[in-house]
Amino acid sequence: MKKFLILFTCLIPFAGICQDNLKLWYKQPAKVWTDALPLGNGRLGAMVFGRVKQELIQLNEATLWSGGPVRTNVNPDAYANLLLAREALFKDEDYAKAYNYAKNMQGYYSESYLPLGDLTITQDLKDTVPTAYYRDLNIRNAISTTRYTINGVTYTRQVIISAPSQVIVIHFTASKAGQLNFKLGAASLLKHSMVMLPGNQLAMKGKAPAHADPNYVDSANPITYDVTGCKGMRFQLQIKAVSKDGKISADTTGVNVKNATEATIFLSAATSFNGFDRCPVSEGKDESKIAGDYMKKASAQSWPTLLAAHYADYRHFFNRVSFKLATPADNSNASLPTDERLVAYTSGVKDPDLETLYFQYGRYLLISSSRTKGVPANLQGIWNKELRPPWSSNYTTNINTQMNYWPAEVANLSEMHVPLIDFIKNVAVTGRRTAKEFYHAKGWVLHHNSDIWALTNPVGDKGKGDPTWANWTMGSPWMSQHLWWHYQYTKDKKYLREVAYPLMKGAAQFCEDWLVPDKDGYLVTAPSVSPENAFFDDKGKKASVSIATTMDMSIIRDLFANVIAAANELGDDKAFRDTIIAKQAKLYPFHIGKKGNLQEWYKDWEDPEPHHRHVSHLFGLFPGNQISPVNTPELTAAAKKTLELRGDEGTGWSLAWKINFWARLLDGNHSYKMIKDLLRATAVSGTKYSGGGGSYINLFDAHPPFQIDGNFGGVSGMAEMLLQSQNNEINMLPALPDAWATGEISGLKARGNFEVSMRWKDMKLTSASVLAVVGGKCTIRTGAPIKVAGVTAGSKRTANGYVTTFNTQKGARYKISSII
Ligand code: FUC
Repeated sequence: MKKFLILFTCLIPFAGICQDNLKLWYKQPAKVWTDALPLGNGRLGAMVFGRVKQELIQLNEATLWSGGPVRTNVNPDAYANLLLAREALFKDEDYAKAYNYAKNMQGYYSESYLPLGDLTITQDLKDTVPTAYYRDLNIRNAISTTRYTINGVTYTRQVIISAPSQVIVIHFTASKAGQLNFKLGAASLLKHSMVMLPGNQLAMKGKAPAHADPNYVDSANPITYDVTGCKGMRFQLQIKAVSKDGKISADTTGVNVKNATEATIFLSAATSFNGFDRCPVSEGKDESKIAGDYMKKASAQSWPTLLAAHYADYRHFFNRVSFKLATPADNSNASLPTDERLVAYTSGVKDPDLETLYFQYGRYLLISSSRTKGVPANLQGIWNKELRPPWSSNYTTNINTQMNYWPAEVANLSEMHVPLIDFIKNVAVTGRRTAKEFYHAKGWVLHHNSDIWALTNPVGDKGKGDPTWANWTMGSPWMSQHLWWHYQYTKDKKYLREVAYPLMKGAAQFCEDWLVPDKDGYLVTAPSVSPENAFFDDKGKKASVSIATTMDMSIIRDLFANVIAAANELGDDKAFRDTIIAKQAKLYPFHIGKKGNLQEWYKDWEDPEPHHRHVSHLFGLFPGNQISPVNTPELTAAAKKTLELRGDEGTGWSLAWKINFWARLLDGNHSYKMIKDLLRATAVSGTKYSGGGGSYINLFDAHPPFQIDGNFGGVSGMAEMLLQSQNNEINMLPALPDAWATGEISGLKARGNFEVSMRWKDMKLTSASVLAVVGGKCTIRTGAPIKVAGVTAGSKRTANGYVTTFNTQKGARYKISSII
């Protein structure tokens, strides 16, 4: 009884944070990078190791990439090869030939996201083995603490990355006066030099490489520098220590602090990046001035002042959502350090608090990695230690970049979606050139890789890439889904008219030109791939480049539906809308294969790898909404069969995608099974493509290696289990698993700009509230009839639960109670 009292007093009046236990904590320092704890303000990132004698804080700056603005017209042969590939596909059904022509259509690889450097704090300690040790990351306040006791002195280091002040701040204290003696040092894998600045400040001045080859490319000279041209931005890191009682000195080897009781360390960094289309050298920003200005302002403030501003800023976003689940009678797992807790959870111990922590951690990671204009979270968010990181730590747009942003709206972090939207504006500029130069097509195209320079060409170094990833062309229509979602959740018509619609229209114009008729008059894509899978053709030969994969057609169908809806919403552009309506009717349709599955390919071909991690042909189930149990039961059954044939195993993002799929199939228990798989402890550091997905002890998603998309896809999947809003209705608790029988969540967002809170007990919704941020019609689907306070409309029984529709007033909150 007491437990439920605690649980339920939280939600009144459905606002404010009540979730506790929002910490990752450990009894020992980080041994490896994925033990360290991530902090970020969306631009600056840090991985805090929590070491004793020599602390290591690995640093990142979101705009620090190799390379410079993209070159144009890099493959003048592309169009001729497109025509040849189409001839091979339509006339000869020769998939091997089409594959080779596709290779001839490639451009250059993307650039890489780079590490800024390492900060070391070397303490002058006689003993190095502490008698007490503790480190944590508190995600309610976005602060990391490391504490240890040596020779009777307790040392405490707290680290924040402030968004208001744009600096990293480390507050270091000793429990006995004058016991702090340490040296700050810095290193970087990039070319750099250390220089002194006035006031005992140290600066690292550096330059990024002109190019870094992807880690999967065998290369004799993978990192190159350009001394005179536009490739290779400048960067600067400034280091300063402030102490009331300590003595500070510095030279180019580091900053020394002697006999202090308390010291505050400031790190400020900036690059000369000045936009995707500007030379970062001659037209670059003054990184020295930017870093210097932030440093000057921040270091004049006290630790409590900096902390208060940081808390206020962070909590403004984080506190919007609270999520609690009833805990088992024996909830002792929740009090274990996070590494032990994860291992116990993996062995089957129940720990619902770990699941809600994981959900909130994903929200924390998005707030921490996605706040830089035009620079969305990349494959590793903003946390990368390597010069040649896995897959260049770039933007991989055949699933990964989009997955990063699946939770942005539903988890009430709409502002964090904006860096992606601004990035889409950039790729629409370069993508227009690529569409014209490569394919003689209108509109804009984006292939499967991009970078801070808004690269849009098919990668592969002109023929070295495998077309099954390099030649995937559906980036612009898929990205457009995010433009539309942002509108659906905000209902901001000005944004729709001025930003989203023109970009969506540009993607639709590309699709119009890219689609060609097949022999039956259907509009199809050719060449076409299903990332990154293959098939056995009619002759039993393994192939991957074909016609009209289900993913291509689903993405285009999604875009066309959204463009039509957007034009209707704006009451504008009728002629264009009508041409899209006409084309929509001719798109190659879904097919159900002989095994009862949703067909992945143009024909019902067999898979060489039936358990492949990509499940691209279910795009229409999620993130699309063309397949749903209510509207398309046959396709839904086929989608379910597909998932059963594919199996549950996968890399991190693949597991996360499957949480979302099963939620859309309304099978909460299967979604929950996938959550458990996503949260299983792993330490695999090498690359694994089949299986191996899970979580490291810092709860970073393991692809393996680390890739952040699974964290974000996991948050999205959990939200989809509790709330769906894709079909003009708010579906409350659509896929509740037995393991989450009793709980509450507040602050999720639904399309239509409704903020939703719900409370449920023994698998049944007991009460809810809907805040109508902008007003308008609201339709709610529930398992049992509901009553909406102050509203006369009753619930109508349907084949799939009850539907209640009522009009809302802008700003009003509607209280809902369950009738049963
Ligand atoms: C695609 C995926 C891989 C990985 C990489 C970043 O190539 O197939 O699994 O996620 O992107």
